Amino acid sequence: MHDISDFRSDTVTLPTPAMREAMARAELGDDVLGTEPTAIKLEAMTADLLGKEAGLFVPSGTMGNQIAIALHAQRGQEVICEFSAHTYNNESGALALIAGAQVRPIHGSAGIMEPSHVEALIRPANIHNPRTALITVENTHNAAGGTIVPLENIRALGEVARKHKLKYHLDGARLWNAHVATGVPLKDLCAPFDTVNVCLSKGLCSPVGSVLVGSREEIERGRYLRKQLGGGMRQSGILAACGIVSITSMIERLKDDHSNARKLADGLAKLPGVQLDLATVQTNIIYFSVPGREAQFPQWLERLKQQKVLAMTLGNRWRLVTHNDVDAQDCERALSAFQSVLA
Ligand code: TLP
Repeated sequence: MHDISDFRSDTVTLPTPAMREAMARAELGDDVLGTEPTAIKLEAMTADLLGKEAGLFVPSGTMGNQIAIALHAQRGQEVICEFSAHTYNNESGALALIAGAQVRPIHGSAGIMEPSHVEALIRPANIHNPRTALITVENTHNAAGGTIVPLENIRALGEVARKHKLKYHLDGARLWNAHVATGVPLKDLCAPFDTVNVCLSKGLCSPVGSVLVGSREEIERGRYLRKQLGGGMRQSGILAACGIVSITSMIERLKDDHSNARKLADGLAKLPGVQLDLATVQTNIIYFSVPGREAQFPQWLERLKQQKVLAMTLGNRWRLVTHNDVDAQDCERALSAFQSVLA
């Protein structure tokens, strides 16, 4: 058990001892000058792992997604995504600000968009219409509960994109979780997409960083955009060294996060007044509501904190995320803390 049991997000994970060592030993250069050996190595390794030609190390998932969207959609064009997608709801309006595009959201089921519904939203060529440019998918889908978008759905949406000559981007902040939960190879999960962004700083414990992968041409254009956004990072190898540890040794252990989340969710679902759809607990994220008691949530957050448990409320839902820095005992502590506040 840890001093504080922090379930607010898997972004709170601290770098592992192996990462601190890798940082100390990292060979460094200058990323903007194109001579950062460790960043170059991380980019190539990630691209290879995901089956794409090239990679770009960026400071955050938000920057990776937004560079991809700006590569694919021009000002005034339209992006189709799921209604509660992170790119649309949680990136501070960057899509409108940076790409200058607009969103055509579609309600999915557990984060999964129905291909025929997506196809119906594609705008016909007409002087009055915006041009549809891009479809984005999120896997796992955060706001739907860390749910997995199945391979058949990814492929079917890819067919729609290809048929209508649209670009296709994956927000794969937690693609690793989908991969270990299903056993589907990462390359298969990425193959239909033009670009994929993956995060190193969530379940994989790096302190900072994401990698955007795609074709060589797209990634070179992305590198220019990253510089325009102030994302040229100089001795970024100090961070990329952690990223290499993430992708070489931290993926399989995500299975532990999934089993911890499952056990914790089973316990929480039994508490009085809790509404928790266990079918959505497929990876490391748990959402639940306690209808009618929302006014007490701020007070509950305080009481949980007194019991050394940190959680998050998002609107009228609670969110708990398991990760490398919470173990089975932290989960037991969280369950009994919720038991006591709900009593
Ligand atoms: N998500 C954060 C919050 O912004 C909600 C979290 O704690 O889960 N895509 C997805 C699916 C994400 O969940 C996140 C982060 C991002 C992109 C953005 O990554 P960062 O925070 O590195 O910009």
